[in-house]
Amino acid sequence: MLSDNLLHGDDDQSLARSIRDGYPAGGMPAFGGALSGAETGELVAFLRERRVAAAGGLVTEAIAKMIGPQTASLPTGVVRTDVADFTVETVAQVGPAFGFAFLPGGKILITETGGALRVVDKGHLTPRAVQGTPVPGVLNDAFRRRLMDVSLHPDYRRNGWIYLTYAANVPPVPRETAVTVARGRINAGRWEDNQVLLTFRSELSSSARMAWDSQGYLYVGTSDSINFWEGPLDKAPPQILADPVGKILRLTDEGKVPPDNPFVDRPGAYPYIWTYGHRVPVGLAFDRKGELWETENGPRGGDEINHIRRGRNYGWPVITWGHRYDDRPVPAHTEAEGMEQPVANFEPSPALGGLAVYTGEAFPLWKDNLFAGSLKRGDLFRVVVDGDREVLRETVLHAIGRIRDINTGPDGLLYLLTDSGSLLRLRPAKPVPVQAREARARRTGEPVSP
Ligand SMILES: [Ca+2]
Repeated sequence: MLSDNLLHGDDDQSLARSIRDGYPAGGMPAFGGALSGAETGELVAFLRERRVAAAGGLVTEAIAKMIGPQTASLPTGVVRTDVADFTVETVAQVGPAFGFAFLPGGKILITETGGALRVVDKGHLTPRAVQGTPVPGVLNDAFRRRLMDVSLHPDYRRNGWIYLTYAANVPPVPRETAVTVARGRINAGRWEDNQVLLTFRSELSSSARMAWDSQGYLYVGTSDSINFWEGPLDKAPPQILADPVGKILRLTDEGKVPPDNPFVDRPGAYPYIWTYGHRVPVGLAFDRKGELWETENGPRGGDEINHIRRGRNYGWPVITWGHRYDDRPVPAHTEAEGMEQPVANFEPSPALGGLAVYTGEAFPLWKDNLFAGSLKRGDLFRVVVDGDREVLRETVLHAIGRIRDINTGPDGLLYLLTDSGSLLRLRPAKPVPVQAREARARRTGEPVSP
């Protein structure tokens, strides 16, 4: 069943059905009597993983997500989109990567999932990685990720703190990961003053994205896709406040609990929780008004952009616009009292990746727009929201690789990092004539910037 060319279909439902019912006439027995629905789902996920491994790829996203190409060709000429034309250039190429951050003075830090913290200095990759970073010795087998996100303290210029998230297996529990938030300083190419701030359990290591608010609090996403959960959905870990998985956490820069976190007075609650009911928060970004936005991977459809507000419940797995990865007929509840609706819902699922709010000057008509990457399709989406309503969605790039992280650069250009370690930059092409801009603005309903 590892072939791409199966007689009875190779989507998840068909695979599950083939395993459950078999095709006795063709010599394949039915395993429905021996395997539970969840075990069948697990087997489907396993087949997906093996297919990727057989193709020589990395297993880097939630099991059972169909995996897109690891590498892709970049557009060579000018890319023309609704309100901006640009070229795509490669800034640096490193190994499989997860996150990046800009240092003052032109340097860029990139985390390689294998554990190396790389430095790009004025467009050139420094051959030697930062020495002495606190990456775990135990490799997380399922995702092969050790090092995850990197982020600078908002007051980095004064205090030099750099924050890392990294993951390790928790033996002997398979599929379980501990994610650690640590900080340190880089001095002459070495990681120094390391402090472990917080370690929490997390399902696999596909989240651990960091973002800072204007008060200097740090937010970290934790995931739980509950592929193997057998109990009632409203008792699943993302809905349970005692459990750190399926949450967005909020901590002080020293790893302490902020006194105004929403559940600090709730007996038994994990006090770092800011919001709950998340599946896989893959991207986190604040806009210039201080509002927090999140990209979240749903199960087979139901990828979301959420507006993150203190103490709210984002529904997973009680409500979702997607489907679980097994053959059980789970009722598709899409809304419920007390649970938040996504601002944007993506169907079919592109497997959303990183998220940024564009804050630069190079693309005036993109200012304050959300940019969400896609893992499976390699697309870059521009999303405009008005309050909590999505008013525009444009695909500005297609099939350029799995877009894991996005940031506005200090030069005002938009930077993308792919899973395969390409750091890319979008640069405006020759300015579009004013008349053409106005015509496009009329078409798209967007204001023309001065
Ligand atoms: Ca949700």
